[in-house]
Amino acid sequence: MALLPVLCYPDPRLHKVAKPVAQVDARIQKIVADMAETMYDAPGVGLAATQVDIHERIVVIDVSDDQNELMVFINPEIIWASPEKKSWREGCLSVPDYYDEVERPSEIRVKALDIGGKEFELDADGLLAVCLQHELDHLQGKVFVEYLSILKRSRISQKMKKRAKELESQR
Ligand code: GNR
Ligand code: NI
Repeated sequence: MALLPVLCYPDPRLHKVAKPVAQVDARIQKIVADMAETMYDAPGVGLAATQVDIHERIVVIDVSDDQNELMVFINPEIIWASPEKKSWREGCLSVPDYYDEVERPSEIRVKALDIGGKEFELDADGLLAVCLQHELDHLQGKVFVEYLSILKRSRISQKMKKRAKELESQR
């Protein structure tokens, strides 16, 4: 297992569109294991492959209180979204120390492959629904700050660039 470096906004690689996984094999299972380790280490409730510079449709999520219920989604697709929406305060490992409200469908149904390559469907609400939509956006090259105003986004970009420079000078 290995910890993978997480890309930080406004890194242009966060805007790449992930390709579907052709076959769930040992290479994909190794990526999933490394992504889970990286997510738990952060700690975060989810991680999309895009965030670790792997542009394939792979997501790991754990919204359990004890962080012991790993969920794996390969080639995930949203096949239904509720007309009802809900606003949540979101954060992102690629936008450290910034949180803001995003409105999304409150319930969704997702279709994906599991770690064995078997197809499954899942109904999600609450934090799981928010997290799945946030991760599926990453796979499309979209970061949650893109739902915010241009003014907020440019402030976030400035803040992240300043932060990156400070981290650089500490080394
Ligand atoms: O750890 C995370 N927490 C979170 C909180 C509210 C909404 C979405 C998230 S996902 C985030 C981890 C992350 O960046 N995943 O891409
Ligand atoms: Ni994120």
